[in-house]
Amino acid sequence: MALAAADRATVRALWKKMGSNVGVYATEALERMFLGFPSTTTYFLHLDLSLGSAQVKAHGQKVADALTLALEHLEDLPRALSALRHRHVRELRVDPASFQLLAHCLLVTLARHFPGDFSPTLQASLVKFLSHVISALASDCR
Ligand code: HNI
Repeated sequence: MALAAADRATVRALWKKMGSNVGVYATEALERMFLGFPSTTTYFLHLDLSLGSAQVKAHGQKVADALTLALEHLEDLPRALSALRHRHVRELRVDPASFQLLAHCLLVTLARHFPGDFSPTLQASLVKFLSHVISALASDCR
């Protein structure tokens, strides 16, 4: 089911506000995930995961760009994210539960940086957006 127009508008407004810093917030979310949920680090043993690591920052930018791309292709997320889905499900074999952990950490990060904007409505719209992304990215049943 597509994301409702109101949810899209809410998420797009926050994205606009983040401007060129989406990668900064995605990086913080990754750092929170690695520290808060250490089992997620097992996929990244080839990277330097210390706080402030340039490699995590570079990875955060990739995640951010994928989320921005998803926001631009909400009409057809399965197609827009099909290569990334293949990468995560077939090659990297990421546990689907891990995606919820990253989504959680993204929400915490955004709530921290945008406390005045982070209403229950914004949270709900973000949760729906991230759920759409995750179902296009983490499940191989399409
Ligand atoms: Ni994910 C690589 C986007 C969740 C583990 N990931 C990528 C890349 C993008 C990306 C973009 C780079 C493409 C490539 O390597 O071909 N990842 C996303 C997005 C989400 C997500 C948008 C969720 C919203 N990834 C996760 C989660 C895990 C994860 C939850 C594991 C806990 N991702 C990886 C790993 C790589 C990766 C591992 C390869 C990193 C590398 O350096 O090789």
